[in-house]
Amino acid sequence: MAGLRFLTAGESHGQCLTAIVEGIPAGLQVDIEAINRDLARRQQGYGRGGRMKIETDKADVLSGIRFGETMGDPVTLRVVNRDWQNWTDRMSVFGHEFGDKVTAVRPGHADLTGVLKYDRDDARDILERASARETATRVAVGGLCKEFLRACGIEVVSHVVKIGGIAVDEGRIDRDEIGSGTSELNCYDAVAEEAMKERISQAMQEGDTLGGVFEVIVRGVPLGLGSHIQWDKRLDGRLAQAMMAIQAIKGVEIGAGFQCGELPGSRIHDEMFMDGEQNVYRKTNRAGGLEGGMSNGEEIVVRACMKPIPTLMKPLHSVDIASGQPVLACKERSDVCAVSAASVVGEAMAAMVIAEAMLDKFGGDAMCDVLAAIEAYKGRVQA
Ligand code: EPS
Repeated sequence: MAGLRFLTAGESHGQCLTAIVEGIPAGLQVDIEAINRDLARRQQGYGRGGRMKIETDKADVLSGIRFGETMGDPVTLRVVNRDWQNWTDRMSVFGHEFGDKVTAVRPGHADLTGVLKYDRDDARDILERASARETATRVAVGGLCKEFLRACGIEVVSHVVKIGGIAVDEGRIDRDEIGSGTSELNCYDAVAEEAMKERISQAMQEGDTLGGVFEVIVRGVPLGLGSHIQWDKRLDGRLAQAMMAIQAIKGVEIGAGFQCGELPGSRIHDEMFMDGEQNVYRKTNRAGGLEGGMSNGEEIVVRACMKPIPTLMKPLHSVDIASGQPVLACKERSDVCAVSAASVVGEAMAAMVIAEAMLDKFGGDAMCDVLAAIEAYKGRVQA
């Protein structure tokens, strides 16, 4: 049974979103403001729609924490949907059907397959849960995992590296600035960020949407998380699954990623050297901190590619599922670009996977046991 697990519940315009997290050890001091800061970061980003002006996401803790410290119990987190006030009729739990059905299904969205699979005649029954609104709960859960990781000396940060085909220039980025939270788009190449904003404004005027790529970096990970011995214990596989399970993600790379298929081994593998204290070190990190399905002690670097949001203000051709007639897809209020929001969700997903891997390796019921196990292990492997 997994040492750390969580479930989320809730619809985009329902009363609230909820998550239950089980497996965080007792005795962890939780800074709720740090979790709320991440929730606020997820709401930011040039190109977000009108909904973000309505919401002010905050995590309410309904169980599992007492006097600011975990007790080892499941932690229940709730994020209220302020927009629910405007949807009480259309999203009523036991009331009568109200409002128009959504039948002009959107290409690229869960709408059509969802209504067929779940035998619904209103795509709202599908889109409410498929909505990326659900990622607010993941960020709350990820925030709790980050609190655990912070206590273990591990930090998770992210930055946006491409939007709508405009890429950062790595040479212009100060990697220490990543995670500082000083950029609106969570992009640390100011020149590229300006160009990205212009590109987003242009897409907005054209009734279009944009995707992009973000990078998550995990600092301070001890070597040896995950394992080479079985496919489902490989940490790179677990990270890729977690990233791919974020709404709208279509591709994941670790380290040099797809470049590995283009360059010879001599230009891909990270050479090893010995320092004066008999510690092995590398000058490069093209492996992205993962070799043989295990963390190797370097920074873990994962990139994910987000497709453009399927709700277009200048809609694509589609079919009305009620009439069977050709129509233009439905237009709902939406975002033009949410790559910077997705980068914060990426941090949360990575934090969950690394927290789970830490608990697999050093797990205990109490934080003092976990920290003692980490220290003993680090002493042995000199990590
Ligand atoms: C979303 C549509 C928009 C986004 C939403 C995801 O919401 P609404 O339909 O209320 O305008 O703003 O994202 C969020 C609400 C959020 O918190 O990120 C969709 O259809 O996926």
